Amino acid sequence: MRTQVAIVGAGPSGLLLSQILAKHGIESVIVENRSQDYVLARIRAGVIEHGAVDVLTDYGVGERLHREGMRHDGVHLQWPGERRRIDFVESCGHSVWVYGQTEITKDLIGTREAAGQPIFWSVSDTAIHDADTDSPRVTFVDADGNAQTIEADYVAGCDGFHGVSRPTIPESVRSVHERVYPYAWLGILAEVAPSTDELIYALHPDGFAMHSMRSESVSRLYLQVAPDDDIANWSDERIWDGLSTRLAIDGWTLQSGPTLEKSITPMRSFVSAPMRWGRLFLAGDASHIVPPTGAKGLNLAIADVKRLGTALAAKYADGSDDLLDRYSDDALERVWQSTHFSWWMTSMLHTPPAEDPDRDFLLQMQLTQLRHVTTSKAAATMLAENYTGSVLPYP
Ligand code: RFL
Ligand code: PHB
Repeated sequence: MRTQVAIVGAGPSGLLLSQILAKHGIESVIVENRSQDYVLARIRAGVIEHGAVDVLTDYGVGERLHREGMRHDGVHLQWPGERRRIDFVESCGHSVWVYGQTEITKDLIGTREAAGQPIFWSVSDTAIHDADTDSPRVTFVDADGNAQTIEADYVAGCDGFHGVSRPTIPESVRSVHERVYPYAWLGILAEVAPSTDELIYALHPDGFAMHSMRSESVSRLYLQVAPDDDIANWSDERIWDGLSTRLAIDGWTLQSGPTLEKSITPMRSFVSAPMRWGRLFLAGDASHIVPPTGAKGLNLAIADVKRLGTALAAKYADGSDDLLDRYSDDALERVWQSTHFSWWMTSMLHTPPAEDPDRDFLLQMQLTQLRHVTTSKAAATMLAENYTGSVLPYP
C-alpha cells in the first residue's frame, strides 16, 4: 500500500501525529505491534502541561480532557516534618492538568477510528527500509500473518524506547547520552479517593514516595524501590505501610483502598541524537527517555509530534523543507531542558542507596535544596516554569 506518512507505533506520539496530519489533510498509516486492548489498558503518565493541553484541544481531542481532567495550580514538596506548597500560578502564571495517558490514548484511537483511518494492530517483524533515500518503506506481518509493505514519503518512528526505529539509524551517525539511576518506582493504581487535592512528592530516609491521582475516586501512588526488586515482594499491606510511613505528616491521614494495578518501572535518562535520518523522523520515547519524577515523558512526546506534524504540513503545503531540516535541533532543545529538570527533580527526591558512601552528605544537600526551592521565590519559579512546561515557548 502507499501513504504519505508511515507511522510506527500507536502510543501517544504516533496516534497524536496521525491526528495532527489528518487535520492538515495528510494521509498516514499506523502499525502497532501490540493489540488494541493492551494499548488501552496500559497505565502510565498523568500530568499534562498546559501547552500540551492546548495541542490536544487545537487538534480536536481535548473535549473529554476539559470535562473530566483536573486543573492543578500547585504541588506539594515534602520531607520529614514539613510539607510545603509551590503555587504554579503565582510563580509563573500557568497550571498543569491531571488526566491519564490511558484516557488520551482512548480519545485518540476513538477519533482515528471514527474518521475511518487504518491502524494495523498486533503486527510483527516491523522493519524500516531505505530511510536515507527518497523512497522509504515499512514492512511488517499483519495480525492475519500476511506480509505487508507501506511505501511512503516519510516514516515517523513513534515506537517507544524498545522499538525498531532508533536502531534503524546507523550507530556511526548518532550519539547516545545516558544515565541509569540506582532505584526504580513501584506504582499502584488504587480504588480510593485521593487523600490530597494536589500531588505530593516526598523525600524520606526510607525512600521517595508520591501521591498522584486519576479521578475523584481513583488514586495513583508511587514508592522508590531497588531497581532489581520484584513486585512479588510487595504485598498490598507492605505497599500501604510504606506509603503511610513515607508520606506521614502531622494532622493528615493517607486513605488506602483496593489496588487495581501494580508494577515496577526502572528509571533512566536517555537521549539519542539526531532525531532524523533522511526521511525517518523519531518522536517521543523512541528518541529520549526521562525518569518520571518531573512528569515530562508524555509532554515531550506531544511537543515532538506537534513540531513534526507542523513541519510536514509546511512541506506538503508549499514544498518548504525549512522546518523539517530544523526539526531535530529545535526538538532537542526542549528534550535537553526536560532531561535536565527530570534529573534534577529525581536527584533532589530519591534516597541514595544504603551502600553509597556519600549518602549522609547527599541527604543534607537534598534537604537544603528542598528548603531553598520552597522558600526562595526565584527557585520556586524555576521549578514552576519547568513543571508547567512554560520555561521554553511551546512549538
Ligand atoms: P510509547 O507510549 O512507548 O508508545 C510506543 C508504541 O510503539 C509500539 N511499538 C511498536 N509498534 C510497531 N512495531 C514495533 N517494532 C514496535 N515497537 C514498539 C509500542 O507497543 C507502543 O504502543 O511511546 P510514546 O508514544 O513516545 O509516548 C511516550 C510516553 O508513553 C511516555 O513518555 C510516558 O508514559 C512517560 N511517563 C510520564 N510522562 C509524563 O509526561 N507525565 C507523567 O506523569 C509520566 N508518568 C511515565 C509516567 C511513564 C511511566 N512508565 C511506566 C514508563 C509514569 C510511569 C510509571
Ligand atoms: C502520575 O500521575 O502517574 C504521575 C504524576 C507525576 C509524576 C509522575 C507520574 O511526576
